[in-house]
Amino acid sequence: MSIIDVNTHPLDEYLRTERLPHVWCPGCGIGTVLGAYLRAMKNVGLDPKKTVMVSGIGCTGRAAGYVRMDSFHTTHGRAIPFAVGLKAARPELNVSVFSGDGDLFSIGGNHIIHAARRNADITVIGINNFTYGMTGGQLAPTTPESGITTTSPYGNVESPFNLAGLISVSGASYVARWTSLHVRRLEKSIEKALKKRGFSFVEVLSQCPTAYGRRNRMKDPADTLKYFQKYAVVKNHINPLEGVIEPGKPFIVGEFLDEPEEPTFEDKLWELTKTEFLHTSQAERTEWILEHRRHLEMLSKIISGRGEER
Ligand SMILES: Cc1ncc(C[n+]2csc(CCOP(=O)(O)OP(=O)(O)O)c2C)c(N)n1
Ligand code: SF4
Ligand SMILES: [Mg+2]
Repeated sequence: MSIIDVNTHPLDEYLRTERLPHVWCPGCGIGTVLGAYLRAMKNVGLDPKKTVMVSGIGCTGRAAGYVRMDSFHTTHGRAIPFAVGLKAARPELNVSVFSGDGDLFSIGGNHIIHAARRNADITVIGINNFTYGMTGGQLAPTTPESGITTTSPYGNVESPFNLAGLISVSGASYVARWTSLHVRRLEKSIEKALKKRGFSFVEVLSQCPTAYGRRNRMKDPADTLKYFQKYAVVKNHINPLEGVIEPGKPFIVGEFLDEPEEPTFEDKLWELTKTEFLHTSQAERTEWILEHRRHLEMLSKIISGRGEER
């Protein structure tokens, strides 16, 4: 008879267990998605010492605080530029962003489309719970038409973004959409996204019973999962524009895009730097580096208020 140790969990080595219990509500889908991400990371064999998770602000963004690796809980909407800068400076690291629909597509909307256009080599997991969960359930750019939120008490009159479709047409290398119900397929897609060189985006539709579900006849977390079970249709490599989500209608989940490898943003940057260095002498290269270091020092003094007035 095998004995099960109830005091440990197979993902403990990837979690800062000392920070538990977590902040998420009972029945929230974020933990399910984080579990899929960590299992995918384990399956792919990513070294936690060479992997970084970046998040923005929101319930989803709290994930970065629970993973046992270098992680950065950045300001609202700024996870993507932070991650792109990190990857450009330290290309040997595996850089993932784990954040919410509001953070990535509302305040951070410009950043994500341009990071996809540049094919920055980062993996983005975007949890779409149709609302701003953390701040009490306001209208998000993903709220379905007619959705009731604290800022649309009579129903939403705006068309939501089709997130996976938007990123597919922006220039990404890998795009998929699943739900918190499709756990195995989600895990496999995250594995592919982590292995892909170039911009990868996995959208995960997920339940927020507290801020969105209870205002939209899905008070019980299982109500949203039943909704996903009823309306999700698995289709791969569709025209991304077919990926719209309308309430009470079937919607598509699956792999939207899996492009052949193209040079990434970092490849192009390093190529450019290399070319510049090829035409210079060792002394000029040293001067170039010192000059950049001087600029950075001056900048950090100005930011920390110690700079000379100009
Ligand atoms: C600059 C700025 N604006 C607004 C906020 C308030 N704020 C915190 S989290 C959040 C929305 C988070 O929504 P989402 O990214 O969808 O995450 P969720 O909580 O739904 O997981 C907002 C508007 C903030 N922290 N900073
Ligand atoms: S408010 Fe919503 S998204 Fe935030 S933890 Fe609760 S259920 Fe999850
Ligand atoms: Mg949200």
